[in-house]
Amino acid sequence: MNHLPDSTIPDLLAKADREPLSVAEAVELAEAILSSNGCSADVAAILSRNCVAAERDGTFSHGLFRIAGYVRTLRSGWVDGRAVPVVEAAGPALVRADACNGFSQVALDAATPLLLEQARAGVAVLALRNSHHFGALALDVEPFAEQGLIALSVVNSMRQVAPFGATTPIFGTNPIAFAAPRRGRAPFVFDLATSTMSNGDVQLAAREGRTLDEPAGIDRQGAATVDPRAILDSGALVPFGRHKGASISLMVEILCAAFVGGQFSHEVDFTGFPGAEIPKTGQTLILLNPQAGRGPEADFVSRIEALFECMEDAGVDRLPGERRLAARDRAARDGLRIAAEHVQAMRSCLDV
Ligand code: NDP
Ligand code: PYC
Repeated sequence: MNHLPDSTIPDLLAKADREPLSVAEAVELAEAILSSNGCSADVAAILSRNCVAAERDGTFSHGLFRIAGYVRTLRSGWVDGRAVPVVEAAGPALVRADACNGFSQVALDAATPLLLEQARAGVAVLALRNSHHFGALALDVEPFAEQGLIALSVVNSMRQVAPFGATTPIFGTNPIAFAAPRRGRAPFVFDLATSTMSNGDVQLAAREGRTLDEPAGIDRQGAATVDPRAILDSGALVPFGRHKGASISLMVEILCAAFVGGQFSHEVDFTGFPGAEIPKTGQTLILLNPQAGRGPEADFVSRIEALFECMEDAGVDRLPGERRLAARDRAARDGLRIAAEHVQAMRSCLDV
């Protein structure tokens, strides 16, 4: 599966050791690594942009740190880096997509023209199955809000969250992302795991030897713990907000497995593929045309801007998504300083 490394890779890795890379250079690096490890040109381009966008936005749990995991999973044969998704209109407001054991973002890209066409009429729903998601979900919804639509998406993953009242992991970290257009500025976006923390952040804390700020999970005996290693070592994360977050996580399982025809997180089994890390699950995306709900005379954007102003008057000092946009601006200005450990992990992706 592996080809000789692209000659640009060692140069960019050496540069990353010394100084920040521009966003474009980081995309070039990630794309070359993925292309050298079994991805088609289209897939490598989509995934590298996605992964670097997470890094750029300061979502380090799903940024360049994940490249080595992508590569290990590609090499294991669990995911098909050359899959060509199949997209079909399954109704006037329903698009069904089969990622064909490839990456979700690639299938979403293929489904986007049809989704936009349907959503202009009022609503469109994407039911995506047979897909692997290892990224930040904000990036799946934000482009639709840039086109003037409201977007809501959910993804399930692999068993790592104990339902409220249980000590065995059943749910995934099951994120939800929502985006809505704003007037003259980047869309409003929130994006959150339905667990106390994402698995990616727990892994980063474990690598850096950090104790968690609060008990985000349980150890193998079921006791609450702030030790990230205890969570990862046969323990579990827990849902945010106790039984309330657990219900939302359960909803994500239903929407991403039962609805789309995929697997529940607890059914994902890649034990036959040593090295695999990326769950094969499902995704649901709902798009709404904001004007369709209110009628043409009313202005959706004015209404939400008024709400944000009201929140600001009440003392809210920042909206969800503002840290992400500030990180994006910083990355455009200063480039991306990549942690030495992650540069080294990317270098290991050149070993054949
Ligand atoms: P965070 O807890 O860091 O943030 C969740 C949301 O809350 C963000 O929209 C964030 O905005 C907002 N927020 C945080 N602090 C504040 C505040 N003080 N006031 C207002 N809003 C705030 O995210 P998670 O750790 O839960 O998730 C991180 C990433 O992991 C996400 O991108 C998610 O999609 C991804 N993930 C992916 C999975 C997958 O299966 N692919 C599984 C689980 C997670 P801001 O970003 O601006 O800080
Ligand atoms: O960080 O929890 C996570 C995660 C699961 C799948 C992809 N990311």
